[in-house]
Amino acid sequence: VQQAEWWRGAVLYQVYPRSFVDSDGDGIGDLPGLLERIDHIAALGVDGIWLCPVYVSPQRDFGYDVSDHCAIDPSFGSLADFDRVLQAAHARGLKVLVDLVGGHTSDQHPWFAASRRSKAAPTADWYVWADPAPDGTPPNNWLSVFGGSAWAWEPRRRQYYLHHFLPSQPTLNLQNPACLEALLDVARFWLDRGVDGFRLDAIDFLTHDLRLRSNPAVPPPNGQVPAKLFALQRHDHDMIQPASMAVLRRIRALLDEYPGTVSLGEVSSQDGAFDRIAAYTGAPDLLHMAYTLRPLRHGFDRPTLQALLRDAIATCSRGWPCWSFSNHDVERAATRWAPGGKADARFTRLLLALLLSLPGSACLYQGEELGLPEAQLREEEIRDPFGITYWPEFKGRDGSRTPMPWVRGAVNACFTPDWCDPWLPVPASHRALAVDEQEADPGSTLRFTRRLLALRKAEPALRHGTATALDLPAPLFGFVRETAGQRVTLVFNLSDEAVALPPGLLEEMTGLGHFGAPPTGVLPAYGFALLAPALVRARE
Ligand code: TEU
Repeated sequence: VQQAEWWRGAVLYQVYPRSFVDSDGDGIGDLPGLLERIDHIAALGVDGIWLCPVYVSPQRDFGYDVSDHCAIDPSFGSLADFDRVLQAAHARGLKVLVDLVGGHTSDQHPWFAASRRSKAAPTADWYVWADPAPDGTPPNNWLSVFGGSAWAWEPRRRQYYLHHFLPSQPTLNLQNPACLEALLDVARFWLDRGVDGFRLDAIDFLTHDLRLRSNPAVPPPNGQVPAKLFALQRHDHDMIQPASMAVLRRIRALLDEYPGTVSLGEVSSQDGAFDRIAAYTGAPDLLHMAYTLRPLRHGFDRPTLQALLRDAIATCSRGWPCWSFSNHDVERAATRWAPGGKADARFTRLLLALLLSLPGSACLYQGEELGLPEAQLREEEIRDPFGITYWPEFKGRDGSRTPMPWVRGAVNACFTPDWCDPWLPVPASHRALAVDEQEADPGSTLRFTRRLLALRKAEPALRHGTATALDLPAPLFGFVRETAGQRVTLVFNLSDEAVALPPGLLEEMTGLGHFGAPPTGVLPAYGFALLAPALVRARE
């Protein structure tokens, strides 16, 4: 694999900067804080960082509502701080991908401020404006991901504007050439600063039907929360439009001017998500890789895993997937998928072993290396507007966004100085899993994650080998990764009881180094075995 293809099989550590480290005591994590702890990331052995938005923003959606794309929000620091983070990352061999939120801006962005003021403004058509229906209601039935109509009224233009997310996140009209050029200029700004690429936000929403046709009728409300209706509706016209491909091709063409830079698209969990990953990444003039929230929405059982592996194998042959089990939008996997919804260290490690051995690239979300469970917050602690509006049906996304616990005994676990209040509380359940505690314990999940990442580095088959399903009796699940004569075998015990390994595998174990399984050939509850030549080499 050439240097330029570093992203194939790479692992990116997702930093949600607001909750990483707060250096100045305003309760909000920042870039100098990230710099202080960057060695934690480097020591993991990942290939790079995906940094969530740090641009100027009113923070209604915590940075996904950008009001100035080319400056850093003061709560996060300055451009000089950003440059220092970039330099420190590069000095440690870490790539840095930043978020490119191309589908919408904040309503505080000067482009929108002008656009909403007058139909004669230079940016008048940079957003999606439409006249009301004859009865004054919105132009069609499109819904916002966060609930309710996707249209908001602007009295000055006497028109509605489209917002797929919050009303304070007006949708950009990327089918307007000048608007697309402006977005490309933003991308150029960060590429010139030296970033290694972009995570592209919500690419299923980049363009829409220009005729603004309604989606097929939504089932009647019968007590459904509006946010649920979005999930129930078909999205024939507001999402996943062919026109988005032209936008992505322009972004790719720009990236190709900066060798070694990459794109990671975020694909929604609508049906067909893996086919879309293949479509978005299946040609050299499109994206490099994409991840989907789809597997995040399902339970964790053998049939689901078998289907996931099939999807992974098929997607790798047509494009390039990146795996993400946890992120800032969903309940942490350690809780979401745990048997009975109760996080269990053995199960959490099985998840990590799976995440880091599926064919493709992978994202590791901050705290996942510690095995953090989802934080259980009280209503008054919720800050996510989605959670505030729809509590208790939806509790919002804050349970996966609480501060990183660095030091068990410190008042705020050293996320923020003792004397100040963090923007979200440090959950009591996270203290025992704090970084200092796990550093000191050779048997910890953190140390386990490092060993696993070291193995992935040492074992070419795990990074870019093919994958083949193994036909194993329940409750076992497994597959083989293979490249240039090197073979890695993975077997997972999905049950809470010990299971003996089939004889064939036992023979393999005697010839190979193993990771995870005890030498007895029995996999303990939620145990796994990873049989790899690199483990033999390490021992020699
Ligand atoms: O998420 C896009 C996405 O599809 C989300 O709607 C997700 O389904 C949602 O959070 C439901 O829980 C991206 C960002 O990751 C997210 O944080 C932003 O809020 C969103 O875009 C809008 O920019």
